[in-house]
Amino acid sequence: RERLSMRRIDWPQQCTMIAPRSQTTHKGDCGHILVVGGAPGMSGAARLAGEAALRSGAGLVTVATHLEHARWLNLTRPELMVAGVESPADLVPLIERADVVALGPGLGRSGWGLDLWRAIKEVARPLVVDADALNALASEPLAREDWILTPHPGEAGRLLGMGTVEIQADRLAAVQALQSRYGGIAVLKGAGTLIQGDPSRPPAVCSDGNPGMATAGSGDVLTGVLAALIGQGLDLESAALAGVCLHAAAGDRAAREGERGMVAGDIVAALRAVANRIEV
Ligand code: NPW
Ligand code: AMP
Ligand code: MG
Repeated sequence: RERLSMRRIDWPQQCTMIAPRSQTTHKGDCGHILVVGGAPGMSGAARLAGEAALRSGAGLVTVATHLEHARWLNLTRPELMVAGVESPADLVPLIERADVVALGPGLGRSGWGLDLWRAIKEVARPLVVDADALNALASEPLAREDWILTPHPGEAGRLLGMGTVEIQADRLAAVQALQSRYGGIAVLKGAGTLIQGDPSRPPAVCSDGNPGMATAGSGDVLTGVLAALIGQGLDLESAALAGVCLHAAAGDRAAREGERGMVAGDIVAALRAVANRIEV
């Protein structure tokens, strides 16, 4: 019965949730996104999330990342602001200025990343929680309403104390369990991404996207997309529904040149045309 009531969603249907930009809008209206991530060796993940936020219409994006590479991170993407973060105290002024925080891309599992997770997990800002921040959440469980969690099946398994195979065997049950245990909006990624928000409504499934998206950094791009839509005023559930569809449609546009060999940056590059409904 539950399976029959699942909602099918796609970008042509969901794009109506995003209002056209008004003539008088300014960057302060379009959301200041703070991306927190990028432990040594994984600066690219934080940068991809930041670039994806810009290409999805965010007004301002700051990437808070490890001091080791902070000064290099925006060399070819000067539109990003970058802050080197040594300890949680460095985050305080950055969080104050942000409308939404995207936490996790390349955060790593060391003390540096765990300290940043602990500093952010209860702040009064909507959160998009991904990647290693989900691994931190699995070890320090917490529920809140104003966050979107975006696990892939491996991360979902850690969050629910199961194996990846079990998650994949009943993805619908998994996304519902994630939402009920952790609150907010649960997005279970992978072919046929599932979204469960308010548990009184049926989950949604987006069947767009393609195997070319099974490549390093694809999920980090989704994190930036979701944060950008929240920054532009969508409520969290609408941002999750529309953002998953936008990301998948951008993946499909990128795959026109072939699935094999696609890289996450190709999805970022496709976001703008899709977000503006120029061509889906
Ligand atoms: P298995 O092996 O099948 O049990 P991890 P990560 C499973 C950063 N990155 N269907 C699968 O498990 C991220 O942001 C940095 C089924 C797989 O082995 C993170 O911070 C990049 N199973 C960090 O790296 C680019 C699936 O999960 C395991 C599945 C670690 O993230 C890359 C992998 O999960 C990366 O984004 C599916 N669809 N998807 C950079 N350029 O800086 C995943 N699994 O161990 O959490 O590792 O996802 O690579
Ligand atoms: P991550 O594993 O965190 O990098 O996330 C991968 C992203 O690519 C998620 O948004 C997945 O839904 C998407 N993705 C990966 N493989 C596929 C596939 N075979 N079909 C559709 N989407 C996919
Ligand atoms: Mg990921």
